[in-house]
Amino acid sequence: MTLRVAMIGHGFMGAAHSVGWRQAPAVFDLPDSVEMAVVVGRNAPAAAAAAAKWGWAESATDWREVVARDDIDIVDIVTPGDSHAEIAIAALEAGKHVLCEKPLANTVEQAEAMAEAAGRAAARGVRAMVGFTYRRTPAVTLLRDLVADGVVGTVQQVRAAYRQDWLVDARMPLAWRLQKEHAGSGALGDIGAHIIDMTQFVTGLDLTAVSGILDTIVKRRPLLASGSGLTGEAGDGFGEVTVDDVALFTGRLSNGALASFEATRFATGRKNALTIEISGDRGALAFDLEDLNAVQFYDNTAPEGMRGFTKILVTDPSHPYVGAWWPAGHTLGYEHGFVHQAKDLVEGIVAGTDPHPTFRDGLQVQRALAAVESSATHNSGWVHIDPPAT
Ligand code: SOE
Repeated sequence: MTLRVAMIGHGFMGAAHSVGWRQAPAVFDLPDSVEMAVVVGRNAPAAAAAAAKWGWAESATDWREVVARDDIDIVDIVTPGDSHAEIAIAALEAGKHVLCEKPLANTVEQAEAMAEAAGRAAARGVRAMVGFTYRRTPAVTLLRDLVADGVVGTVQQVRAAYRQDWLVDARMPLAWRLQKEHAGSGALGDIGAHIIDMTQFVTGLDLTAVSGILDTIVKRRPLLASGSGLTGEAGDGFGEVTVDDVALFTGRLSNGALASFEATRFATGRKNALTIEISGDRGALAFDLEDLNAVQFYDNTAPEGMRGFTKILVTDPSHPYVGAWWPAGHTLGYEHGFVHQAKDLVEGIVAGTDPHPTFRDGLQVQRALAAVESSATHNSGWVHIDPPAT
């Protein structure tokens, strides 16, 4: 069978997802074939250009028409967060499998409605997945496997940070990521969501409470004249930044362990620096996106005098996803997570199981984001997070 994909949106994430859809069938032996059927954008020439550049068969301007088409099987949503819920719910109700970019939504209410729609759709064999793509960076999947195998023993503490610096320049214009009505939140939802998800994924533990502060360092920015997303030209006039630039928070995990988080777009010199370190009684594991083909392991059970962080290269064919690529030692990059994501979704569709992260996983992250925002806004310290429904 052939699964025909419609991608809604064509910004930075559209480019990354296109690489995923194009490469997954070329690299992995997928149980079904994939057709990049149509890319959707409001601006017809821009959508047509994206289709031609990235290899989509056609382009369209109305997502509703595309979602209703009989010849579409998968709807891939790479739009800003304010349209995720409407598109995802419509697609699931039309019987389409859905891949939705992170964070799942802009509010907990939207995420709940999406998770409920995914639950109803699952009963009809329709799958839904959230694009927390870093889960599928081989080293991150390996971290999860090693923690589950007990390599660090009991998880006692987690440190996670996601640092970027693209807003340090006060002339950077007011793009949608800086507007609450479009993005939901700022650094918190855009990149803090990744480290919340990664912490829960890698440790297998849920965040049960958080306490945080948020800050907006540059409060007014030039209006956007052209472009969108992470790049754009400033025009005349100024507008108010309505989201956070920096989010700092602590968290309590379901086994009682503590976690600390930093999500910032003001880490001068840090372009896309995601780090996580998991400390346990038997050892520690660390990952750094700037060195993404490796994990660091400290074996606390090694003989005294022989202990130290060891760099494990995650480039062996036995490592997650790696065997399908190049011979041992030949490295992978940022885009490979998108290929692995497309592969796992196709396999989940054919197997009839929801690939992780599910919309329920996305909802849990959304609850954590809302709890950080509530703690910061009301200066109220620890805010409890409802556990996932069983
Ligand atoms: C911008 O901060 C961004 O593109 C995020 O939205 C992505 O999720 C992350 O992968 C890279 O940075």
